[in-house]
Amino acid sequence: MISKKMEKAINTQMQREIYSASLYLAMSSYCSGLDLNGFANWYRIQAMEEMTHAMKFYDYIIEQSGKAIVPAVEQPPQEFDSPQATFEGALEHEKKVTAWINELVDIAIAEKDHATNIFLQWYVTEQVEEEAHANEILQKVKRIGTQGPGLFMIDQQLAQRVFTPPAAPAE
Ligand code: OFO
Repeated sequence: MISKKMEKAINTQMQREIYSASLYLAMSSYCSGLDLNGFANWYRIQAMEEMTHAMKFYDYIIEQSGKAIVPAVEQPPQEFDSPQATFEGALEHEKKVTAWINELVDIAIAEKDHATNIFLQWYVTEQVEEEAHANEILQKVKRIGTQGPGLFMIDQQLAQRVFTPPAAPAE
């Protein structure tokens, strides 16, 4: 069992993860509109990953005999200034998510909720990767530029990304 406070905080984070999925799907759609199919692929897979983040929270609440609240999701922006701007936005968004995950850990620690603290460590590690990936691509886009061959090269690279569902926890 988890406390009502912890349950509410995890439900809020589940909602934010679903928003993350919507935001990245909107970025994917924007990139498709620019015929940047590799960029679009990268964001589409990112959106799918975000839904797995949300579902992990959902499953955890249920497993802990709580009530998972399925949220209405705020509409994300549909237009962006440039492909570079999408990665600037993605990095800023991931930094916010990291701060929210850290707040959840703070609540778990304050409540001496060791199980939730351990559960949250997956997200703590994941956020290091999430920020690193967004930043790596942003730096490449900035360095190579977003015109002609440079843009084509990055687009080709981002087209390689495939969706890998997170490993199921050991029984
Ligand atoms: Fe992008 O890590 Fe979840 O939100």
